[in-house]
Amino acid sequence: MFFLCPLTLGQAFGLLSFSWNVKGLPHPRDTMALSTELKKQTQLREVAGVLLQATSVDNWSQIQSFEAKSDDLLICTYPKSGTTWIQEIVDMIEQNGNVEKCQRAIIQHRHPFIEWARPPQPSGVEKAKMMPSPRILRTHLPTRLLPPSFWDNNCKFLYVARNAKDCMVSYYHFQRMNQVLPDPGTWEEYFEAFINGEVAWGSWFDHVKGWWELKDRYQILFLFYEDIKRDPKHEIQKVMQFMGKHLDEAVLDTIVLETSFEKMKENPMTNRSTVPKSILDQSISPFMRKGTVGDWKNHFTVAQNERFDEIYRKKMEGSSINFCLDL
Ligand SMILES: *[C@@H]1O[C@H](CO)[C@@H](O)[C@H](O)[C@H]1NC(C)=O
Ligand SMILES: CC(=O)N[C@H]1CO[C@H](CO)[C@@H](O)[C@@H]1O
Repeated sequence: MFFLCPLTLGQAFGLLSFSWNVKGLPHPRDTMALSTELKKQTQLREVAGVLLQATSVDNWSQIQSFEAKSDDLLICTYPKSGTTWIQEIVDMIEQNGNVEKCQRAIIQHRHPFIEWARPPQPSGVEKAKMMPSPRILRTHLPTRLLPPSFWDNNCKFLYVARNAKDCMVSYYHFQRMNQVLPDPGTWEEYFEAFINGEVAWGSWFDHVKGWWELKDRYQILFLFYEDIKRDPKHEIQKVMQFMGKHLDEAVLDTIVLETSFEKMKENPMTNRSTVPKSILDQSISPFMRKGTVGDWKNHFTVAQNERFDEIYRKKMEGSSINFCLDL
């Protein structure tokens, strides 16, 4: 049996609050159930060639029949591409730069995660249904697995892409510390798995290409992690315009400051400090690890780099997308 454990922090949730831990936290006494449940949760299963968490696949029909509304804004990312960062930016804009309002709940609970399913907690779909419009939602799904109603309703999509090399490094460290994702193995093993798309949410290449190809056909604001890093104010302004908001310079400056890596790392509403160690073990690697561009150079060997560049050329052939690998 599992119990719904309220969070120890951020109890004073506002309008959009959900008082369940997103990662599925069983009662501490129930350790047998915990290990069984964790084992189940580390399983990945395929949907149309894309690995997803088994619990999401169990609820796939519910996810696919999700009813989007025309005023939904969907934040879309491949994992480890600045999801929490863009969520905080969007929320700061939505709250007109009001820091207290952004403290109303941990970031995982502010924007329902469409494909999230962790019975007995409410699923992402259920949370979205409870949310008043206009809704801001999020997903890691590639275009071809997105619930069709998002396209049918011509929703707004905010996509953030991060260069594949830094993304791979970040995902590797994330899988080391994330106890509900499979063990990444050695860096060499992970390098192969990532290239082959044998990771949760599938191939980075397919994901990024898929969203890039649709960006002129739908209302997609396509941003790059590296651009936000280089000139946050400029990119935040783009997001603001896309959201149809008008904020003055001083508010924008506040948002730039509050969404810096240094601030977010020390912000308990964004740094995952409320997630138990049995789910995210931050003693292995912090959730907010480095937040830089170019850390791949500290991980890729010369041979791996050459091999990767060659594979990248093949897989991204014909795509006009261009990434910055160094600032
Ligand atoms: C998260 O933020 C809190 C409050 O600033 C801080 O005490 C804690 O060390 C941070 N946690 C991590 C894992 O960085
Ligand atoms: C609505 C729906 O599909 N719910 C299912 C989600 O998955 C669990 C098993 O993990 C089922 O018990 C639910 O019926």
